[in-house]
Amino acid sequence: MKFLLGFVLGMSGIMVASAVNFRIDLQCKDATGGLVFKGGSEGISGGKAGWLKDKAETRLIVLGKASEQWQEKSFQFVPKKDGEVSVQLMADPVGKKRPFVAYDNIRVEGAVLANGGFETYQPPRPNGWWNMGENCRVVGENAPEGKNYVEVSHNDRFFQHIKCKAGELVTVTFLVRDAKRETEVK
Ligand SMILES: [Ca+2]
Repeated sequence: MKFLLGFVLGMSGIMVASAVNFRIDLQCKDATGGLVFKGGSEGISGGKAGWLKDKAETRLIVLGKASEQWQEKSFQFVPKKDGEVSVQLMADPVGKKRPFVAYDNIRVEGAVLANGGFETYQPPRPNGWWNMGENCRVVGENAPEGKNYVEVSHNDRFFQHIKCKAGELVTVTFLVRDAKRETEVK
């Protein structure tokens, strides 16, 4: 019985740990570029893309919790070189599950981002944004800002390229919440 109780408590611990994380990847177009994380709201982390090996610094992975309510979060980074950086709105995968998170009102200081509120939209994507995958979507009601917001996951993303300058701090501020839906990969 003691073993069983320990197992049940262990399972509940795992469930708490698997709360949905938003994820924003920033990828330098220039393979010799680099991005340095400069901190963010409470609980937000920024890490290099280890799988890119000697180009790990060209991709910054920003992670944090997405709660059931809309919350404003922000983070900052500094590019080492002038160049384009893609801003990829995603959610972090959990095993085979691909949870979705919702974003709205993306604001960027230190670079120019278009249509961060997703208010202009020509299906299948908001103006100024590109999509990867077919299950990311624009939702046209109950947005926290304006009329539209977006839902994305690891495999279904919206992304946009911004022009960054070497040494110039870029601040990204946004609204995010758990979208409470998911897909599963085989
Ligand atoms: Ca909006």
